[in-house]
Amino acid sequence: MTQTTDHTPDTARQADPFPVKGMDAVVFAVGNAKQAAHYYSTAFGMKLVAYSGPETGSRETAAYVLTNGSARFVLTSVIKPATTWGHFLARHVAEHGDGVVDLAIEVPDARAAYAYAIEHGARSVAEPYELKDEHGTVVLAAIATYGETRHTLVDRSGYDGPYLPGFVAADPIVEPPAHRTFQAIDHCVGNVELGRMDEWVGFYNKVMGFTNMKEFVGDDIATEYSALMSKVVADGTLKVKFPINEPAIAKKKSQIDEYLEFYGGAGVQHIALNTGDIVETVRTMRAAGVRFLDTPDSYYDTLGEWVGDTRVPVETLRELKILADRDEDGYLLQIFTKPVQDKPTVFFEIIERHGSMGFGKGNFKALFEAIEREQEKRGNL
Ligand code: TYF
Ligand code: FE
Repeated sequence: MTQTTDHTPDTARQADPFPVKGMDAVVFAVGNAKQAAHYYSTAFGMKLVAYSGPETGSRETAAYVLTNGSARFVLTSVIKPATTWGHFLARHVAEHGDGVVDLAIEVPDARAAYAYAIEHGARSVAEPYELKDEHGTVVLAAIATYGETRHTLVDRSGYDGPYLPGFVAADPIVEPPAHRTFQAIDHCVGNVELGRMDEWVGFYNKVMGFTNMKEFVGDDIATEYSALMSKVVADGTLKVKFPINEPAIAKKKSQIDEYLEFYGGAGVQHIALNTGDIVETVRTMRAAGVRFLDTPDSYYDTLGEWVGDTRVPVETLRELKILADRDEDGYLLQIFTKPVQDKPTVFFEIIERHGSMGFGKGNFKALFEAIEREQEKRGNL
């Protein structure tokens, strides 16, 4: 009998109950996808790569697919509702304004992922189905998460087309900027109703086998200034990270309550995007008209004392209002846009990581004060 040695690391042998490849796409339902595609091209530096609409045989909806590295956004609008999906999108935009309908996750096996999720208590939105065209086959299934948001589980290993069967390749709307603004989705944050954060954290633990990351904002900070509580769940490889916020009772009206009131319930609050050069990205996006949250000079007066040296001189961080944070693993640089629609709902974060796997806990005070100044301007504090 031949003796063999198994070199598989322990972590790999303990089969991941819910393997994921990464975020597949963030799907937005918007009032005017044609114009939104223009904004994400010219202001965010993304590239239109695929399209579906009346010209391609889709008479009910138009969808524009934009990418930047591995980050993919799909912007969908209703032209004339005919099916359940069209009616859902029309009502979604009417009730929530522009927002995220789907945080789609790429998985190696959509049927297996769906079966695991349903077995562990997920609510089904779509049983596994296949889409096919000349580029191959994609297997999809969908489960419900907070609010009216869903997770479509996508296996695209049998497909080599521009997005999904039915979509055609499209040319960029404008030439992308010389500097690549970002190249991946870092995390996607949900706001849920008061007292329901732990329930949704438990949902991701049970249904997807996601585990809790160490960073959280608890009662202590909440009552002092943040007016929110936050915990982060992630898959075993940290490719998919979902922080969940709930409002907390504090001195001032919570920014999470403001979101819930204007969005009309729970939903996606912000999408964080990874960049390798936040300085060039912020310069590029500011020049294209993107508005970022302001940070007072006093933040930079003391920043060096606790963050130490970063790749970017403090004076450049001050000029561009970029935040910095450090933990035992390294540091990160981050900045937040103002809301990108008239409702004070969805916004974006640009993040450059150097070792740190955190979310900028050291910045929560400065950040939440900046958000509160905006809330005050809107009359919602
Ligand atoms: O994703 C995070 O946790 C950080 C911090 O309303 C944060 O980006 C948390 C809550 C919030 C804005 C930012
Ligand atoms: Fe974030």
